[in-house]
Amino acid sequence: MDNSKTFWLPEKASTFVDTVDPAFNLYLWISIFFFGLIIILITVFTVKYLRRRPDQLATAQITHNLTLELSWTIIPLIIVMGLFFLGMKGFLHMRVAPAGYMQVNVKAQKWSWGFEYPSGAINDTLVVPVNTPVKLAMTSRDVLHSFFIPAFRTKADVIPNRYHALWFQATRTGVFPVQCTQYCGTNHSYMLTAVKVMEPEAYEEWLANASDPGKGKTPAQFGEVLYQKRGCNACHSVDGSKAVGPSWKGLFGRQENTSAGSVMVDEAYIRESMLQPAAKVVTGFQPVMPTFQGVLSDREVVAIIEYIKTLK
Ligand code: HEC
Ligand SMILES: [Cu+2]
Repeated sequence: MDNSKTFWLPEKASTFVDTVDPAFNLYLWISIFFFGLIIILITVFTVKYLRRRPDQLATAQITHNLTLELSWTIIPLIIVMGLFFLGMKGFLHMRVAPAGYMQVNVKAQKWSWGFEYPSGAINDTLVVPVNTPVKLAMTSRDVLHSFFIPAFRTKADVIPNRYHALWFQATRTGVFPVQCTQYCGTNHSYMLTAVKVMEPEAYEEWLANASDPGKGKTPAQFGEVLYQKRGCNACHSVDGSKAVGPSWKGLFGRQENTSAGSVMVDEAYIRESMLQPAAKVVTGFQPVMPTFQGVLSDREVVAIIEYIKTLK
């Protein structure tokens, strides 16, 4: 099978391609056919029935034409019923995950994606084995987002306070882009990640390592991993550049102006900033940081603090 993208559709990498692409192409060509037909008829009739002389009479009034009326009712009915069954076949396939799927929990927040595996692994890209049904249980920590994998031809809204499922089965290995397709605020267009599809052995190996991200690392090194995996990098730089949030460079030990007055940045302040970001809002920034209460474990909080201390 040719998996490359076409003029109309992106590259192909899941079992949904078999139902979505033919339906899309059929709709497309039916639309192009009728568009052409209508334009041609408009042109032909305009020329043919043009009033050429002032004394030219209108044709006799035609009240109805049974053959014509039946055909413009029955032919479209057959076409739309055909499209309906074609669409329904694909839709049902997409709604129900086959037995034996593997589950990954997805947490969306402004403006990053987090993936959590039953083994405890967390990651900022979705890693899955090839030819295996994967079900995503998705929820949002703030506003409505939408999880879209163009190469898999699937997408679903990600809604706060409830779980929305989506499943797929990747048909080949590779890295495929994921986008948020619900406008969710300023950095919506940067809310990108990827699905990385691996051979099962490579996936098992990845999972074993990812399940214990702190293994063999000092707290500061673990903190650096978390900075990325927990999505802090979406809003905080470590090189001094200003982003949605203040940079972490030189943060530890400095005097910070906040909504609760001037404070000295120590362990307690950083911890509070993660768990209750609204308690002291840094002057010059919007209070948009989500709380990480219940997300970061104590060990992770300590690791991030140790990492921030190293950013002089
Ligand atoms: C949506 C963007 C966003 C994300 C994601 C985010 N933050 Fe923030 N953060 C902010 C903003 C904005 C501020 C400044 C306003 C405030 O204090 O609430 C801030 C402030 C902070 C501060 C205080 C900084 C200072 O200069 O005093 C710390 C510490 C912090 N964040 C840690 C984190 C950690 C750790 C993570 C990841 C686990 C994280 N943030 C994720 C937006 C974000
Ligand atoms: Cu979004």
